[in-house]
Amino acid sequence: MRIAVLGGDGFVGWPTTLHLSARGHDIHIVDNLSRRWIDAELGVQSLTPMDSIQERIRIWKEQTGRQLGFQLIDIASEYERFKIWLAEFRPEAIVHFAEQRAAPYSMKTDRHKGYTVNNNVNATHNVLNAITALKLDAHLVHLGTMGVYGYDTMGAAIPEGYLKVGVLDAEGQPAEKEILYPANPGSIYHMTKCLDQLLFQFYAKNDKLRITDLHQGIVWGTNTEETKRHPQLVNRFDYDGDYGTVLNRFLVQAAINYPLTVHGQGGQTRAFIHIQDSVRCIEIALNNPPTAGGRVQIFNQMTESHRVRDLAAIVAGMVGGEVVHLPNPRNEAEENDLVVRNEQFLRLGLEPTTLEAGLLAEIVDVARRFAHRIDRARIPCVSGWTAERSLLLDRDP
Ligand code: NAD
Ligand code: USQ
Repeated sequence: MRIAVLGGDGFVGWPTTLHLSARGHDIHIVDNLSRRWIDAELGVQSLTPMDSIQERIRIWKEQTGRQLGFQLIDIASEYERFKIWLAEFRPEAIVHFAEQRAAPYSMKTDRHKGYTVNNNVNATHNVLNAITALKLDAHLVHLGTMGVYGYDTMGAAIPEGYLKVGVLDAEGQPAEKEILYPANPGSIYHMTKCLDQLLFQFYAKNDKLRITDLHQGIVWGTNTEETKRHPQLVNRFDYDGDYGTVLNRFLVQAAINYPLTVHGQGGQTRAFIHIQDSVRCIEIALNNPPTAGGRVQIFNQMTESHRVRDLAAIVAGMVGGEVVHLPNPRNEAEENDLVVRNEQFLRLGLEPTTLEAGLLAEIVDVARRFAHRIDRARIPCVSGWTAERSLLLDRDP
């Protein structure tokens, strides 16, 4: 397949690009490198040393003989350039990662909120708009989030995107209807993913676009089979207070004897998936497109659910280390249960990587290996969910 990977320079996008290229697909990356600029803004860097995208592509060609394309385009603000490029490349599938993905960054200040909404909503709408205008018969696979559901599931399992509800029909008789699961975002970032869902519903209905939305849990780990092929193909790894996600942060913290930073009582339960499984799921989704004129296909892309304090205990138990309970900078429930249905990917052949199988290797092979690159001052989560905190941050970059 000819596949455009939007956001292919990022944490999930880069290993996905290599995974698909290794399987013989013709891959072109579109990225505006905004994530690298945000590193500069925040004064942080990936734990792993990342080369430029051009250098990464050169090494991949050297290792495999396979060519990757790269276009420097901001898909949110350069609609015409993006459309012209799409008209030339005419992909059969488009994988869309190109959004600002950190909840804490999206809550930092009013500027960061505005940036996240403008970037993410325009990016998604421009993709849909261009596919429609060009009459491209391309399957769009979007990386969404488990966070669109909210995490308060009232004891019920979260279905894959749609909820069956009881209604009364015109005669007042009980009937069943399927609706999109009610959106319940916990940050401006998560809110943009909820807005994306409505854009998908409209374009699937009105323009018969073929769309798969992957509601992904928190991705952990660093490398995949392909990124391990050469040191310069290594994936990025974020550990800072804005972009570092909870399990990867705990791994880094454990590796350098930094107390594991549990927010509040650590009663938040979240869904997780290893990066290797994430790229496999995307491949499975690409191989199983929905039919045109059908509904948006939604998969829950996660393999395990864990409570934050339990994760901290597992990691601390492996290498020793202290766990601290910090005031929670977020506006979220102290405790929640989370049961998620994920039968579709399992049925299509996903064999999940378990925490036990991967955690220790991550600590030894990645976190300890690059420990000299860790800036301890960048570990605390400083972005808060209240305007007061944001104002303070504005004055103190
Ligand atoms: P990332 O920030 O590492 O990668 C996103 C990439 O998109 C970056 O390379 C960035 O430069 C690019 N980008 C952003 N805006 C763009 C624009 N307007 N035009 C062109 N390129 C643009 O993020 P990630 O962790 O790889 O996440 C990828 C997707 O998966 C995101 O949409 C995110 O919401 C979703 N997701 C991630 C996780 C996770 O734990 N990392 C979990 C669930 C869902
Ligand atoms: N947390 C801690 N200590 C830390 C960091 C986080 O206790 O040091 C807690 C948070 O308070 C939160 C939970 O861990 O309760 C998860 O936080 P996170 O930063 O790992 O994940 P989140 O902000 O939800 O965002 C990440 C990705 C996002 C993706 C989402 C999937 O950055 O792109 O959409 O995971 S999900 O969480 O399933 O919605």
